[in-house]
Formats: sequence, C-alpha cells, structure tokens
Amino acid sequence: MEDCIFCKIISGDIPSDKIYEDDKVIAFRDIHPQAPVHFLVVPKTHVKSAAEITAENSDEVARCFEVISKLAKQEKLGDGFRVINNCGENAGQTVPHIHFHVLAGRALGGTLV
Ligand code: DGP
Repeated sequence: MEDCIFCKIISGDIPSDKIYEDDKVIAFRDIHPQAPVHFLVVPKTHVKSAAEITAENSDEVARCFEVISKLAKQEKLGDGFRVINNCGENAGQTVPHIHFHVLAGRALGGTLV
C-alpha cells in the first residue's frame, strides 16, 4: 500500500528501530512508547485490521504470535507483558495496517482487561 506508514517501514523507505524481521513479519520499537518496553509486531502483508483476517492471511497473523513469544525471551520479558491490538476507530487504531503492541517493563495495571 503506497501511503501506508508501516508498509514504508517494511520496505525500508522509513527508518525504524527494528528488533526482528523474517519473511512474513517485522517488529520495531514504537515511536511513542507507553511502557519501558513497547514494540510493534507487524505482518508484512497489508491487512487493514483484525476485522480483515481471513483464511488467506491468517498464517501471517499466527506468525506474529510465534514472533511475540520469541521476542519475549529475547527482550527478557519474564516478568510479564501485554499484547494489544486496536481494531478500528472506537478502539483507537491510528495506523490501518494490523499490528500487535507488546508492552512490558512495569506493572501495567488492570484497566479494561
Ligand atoms: P494504533 O493506535 O494501535 O494504531 O498504534 C499505532 C502505533 O504506531 C502508535 O503507538 C505509534 C506507532 N507509530 C506510528 N507511526 C510510527 C512510525 O513512523 N514509527 C514507529 N516506530 N512507530 C510509529
């Protein structure tokens, strides 16, 4: 997608603090961290949101969770972490390319879930 900021990060047109990449998934640190550790795990295929997961693209979404588990070890998140996906306007999704926030490094509290 030409005007998608995450597609531009994936192609390397926009720099990022990348912590992981394979053929299907990239992970990089969030530009506006909301916890001491805050990175985004993003499938390389442009899927707009969790509402658009299908049988054709769900393997890339599954790979995201495999990568989250790997990065939890790499980033030493043994004290726990939270995975968040914002889907759509009411949920506060600002970048329309599906992504999973991983937050850690402090007690995150019990609001919402
Ligand atoms: P969401 O609100 O769930 O769509 O989260 C989008 C996140 O993406 C937000 O926490 C800030 C982050 N973000 C937006 N633009 C950039 C960027 O250019 N680089 C990086 N590293 N993060 C970005």
